[in-house]
Amino acid sequence: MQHLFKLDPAKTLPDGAGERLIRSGTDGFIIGGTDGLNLEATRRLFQEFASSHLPVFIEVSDEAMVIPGASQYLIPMVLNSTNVNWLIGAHHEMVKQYGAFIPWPHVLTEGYCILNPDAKAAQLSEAKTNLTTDDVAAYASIAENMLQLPIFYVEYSGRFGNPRMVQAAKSELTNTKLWYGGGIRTEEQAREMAAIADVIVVGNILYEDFEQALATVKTKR
Ligand code: 1GP
Repeated sequence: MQHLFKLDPAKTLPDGAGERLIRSGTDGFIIGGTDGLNLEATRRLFQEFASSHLPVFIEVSDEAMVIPGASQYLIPMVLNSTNVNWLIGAHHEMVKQYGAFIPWPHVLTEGYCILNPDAKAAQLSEAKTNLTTDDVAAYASIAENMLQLPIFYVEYSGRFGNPRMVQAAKSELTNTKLWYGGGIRTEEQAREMAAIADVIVVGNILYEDFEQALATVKTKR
């Protein structure tokens, strides 16, 4: 898996986009968002893509993302958050309330490192974003060696990131997969990050320039 589109239930895709995305050559979809989320919109979006042969990951960052039947659920832990709620607090509440219903074999935990201070997710999670490459490497090492997470996610949502930061994370990772997302708008940018990260995630551009978004798939190795 090398390329994923991130679909936001709070936003509207152009007509006919679903079919074209399914046939685009991407490896799958993440359904995720930060605000304006509601259960009905999430369910509708999931149903549209669930019938495809591709995996649909639901990123559970809010109760409005808790819908049954997905092939995989992604649970973010914001490793560079300064608010314990985003690291473990909300997770504790969720497991306490819904523990018996959580399909654990279908759950993947993502260790997020959010680096764009203007991203909504950074603000919401009160992430410490002014990090050095050594800081990012240390978070990646924690994900790999201490927490043994399946995914370390370098997140620049809304802005194209610094490849040196992504490389710093990559250098620490063996078993943990490196996902990169943020500001990919061109084929060239997609190629640059795809050369470092295991998986690139393309989001916003889907809602701004759909054809450009499709072009990012061409960079698959
Ligand atoms: C957002 O990492 C993804 O969570 C993708 O970022 O929306 O900026 O492409 P963009």
